[in-house]
Amino acid sequence: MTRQRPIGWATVAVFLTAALLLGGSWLACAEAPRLGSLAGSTPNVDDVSGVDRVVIAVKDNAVGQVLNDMEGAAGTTATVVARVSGGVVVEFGDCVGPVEFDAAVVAAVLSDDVEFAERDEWREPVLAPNDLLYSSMWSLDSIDGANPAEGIGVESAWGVTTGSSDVTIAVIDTGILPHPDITARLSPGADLVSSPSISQDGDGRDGDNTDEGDACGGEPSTWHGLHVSGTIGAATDNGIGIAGIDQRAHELAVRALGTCGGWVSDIADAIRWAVGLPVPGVATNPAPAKVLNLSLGGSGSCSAIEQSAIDAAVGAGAVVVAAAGNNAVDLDSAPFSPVSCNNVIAVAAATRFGDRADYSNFGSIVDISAPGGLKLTSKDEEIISLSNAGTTTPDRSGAGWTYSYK
Ligand SMILES: [Ca+2]
Ligand SMILES: [Ca+2]
Ligand SMILES: [Ca+2]
Repeated sequence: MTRQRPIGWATVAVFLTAALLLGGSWLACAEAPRLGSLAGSTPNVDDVSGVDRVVIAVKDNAVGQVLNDMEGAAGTTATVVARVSGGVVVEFGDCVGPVEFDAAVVAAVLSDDVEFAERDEWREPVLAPNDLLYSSMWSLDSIDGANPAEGIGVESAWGVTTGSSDVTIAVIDTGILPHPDITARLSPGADLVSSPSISQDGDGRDGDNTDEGDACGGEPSTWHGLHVSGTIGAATDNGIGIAGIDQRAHELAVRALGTCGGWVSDIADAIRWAVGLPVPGVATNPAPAKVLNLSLGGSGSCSAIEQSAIDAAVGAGAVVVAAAGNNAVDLDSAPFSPVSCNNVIAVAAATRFGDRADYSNFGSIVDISAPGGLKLTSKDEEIISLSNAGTTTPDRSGAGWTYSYK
């Protein structure tokens, strides 16, 4: 077996989550609210966005005739509900189907007094969270607009979706520690580290995913699982700390790495466990994940046990995301796994300026890049996320709680 080490962050898991959630359905015509029916209520977005409206650039003295023409085409009344610059907004008295709607728009456009007529489209606000350290999170978005290459454009993505509580994202890593910016997001995880020689908790697999540390060779523990979990899903808009990319999904911390790293055999079972498949030594996961993040790896080709587990996870309906690794090598000639396995989305690291990070692996198997920072310069170039000194209570810091750059 090959030992696997955690890797500085690289996760696009949430974008995948977002993509899986797109394509929301329009209301059936009969369900769409009619004129005035929402007054005094507190509707949700589907209620208000389901109304068919036409915005028409029309001369004032032609409005009456245009409405008559539209009513004839739509087979129902057409009423001006708003006056806007250059024209009016019209709603229909009864539910109209797509054929009638289009016919009414055409009827309006046929008038010499109409410049254009079109569906009044729906838009939603792009959210800017209030988390204190958000302005330091260049990895999420261009902070001052001066460098559009930085960040993943998360505010635009949040305009499409902020995630879904129906989705669970598994972070297969060193485990997790308490932190007020994430604890509420977590589903119960598990500890798949089978070897007491690296588990640091005195035994093999168990249901307690506490990160017992991965200190190695005189280097302190990385608490990497907490860092990665925070990047994906730290509580957003809660007034403290950082913002996570996903604001709604559940997170599942699956411990597979201990002292200095972990075994592929444990990682493979962590993959299986995360998606709800039975594995020895721990109870089956009752909350299967749809996205698996593996910011870990080691040199060498994909092993059979890794590939088998990944294929099983994909077969169970999950998406598997793996870091390209930080050895600055061409993966086409120097494989690194699990990113070199089939059926994974391979993520390389980019700098704040959109370039390949000098430490990132590269090659034709890389599917996408994500912010990883440029570690040789300054903290301003690195990724800020959650940290904890390794105790059951996080240390306080000037910003409120402990956060770290990696
Ligand atoms: Ca244990
Ligand atoms: Ca444990
Ligand atoms: Ca926060």
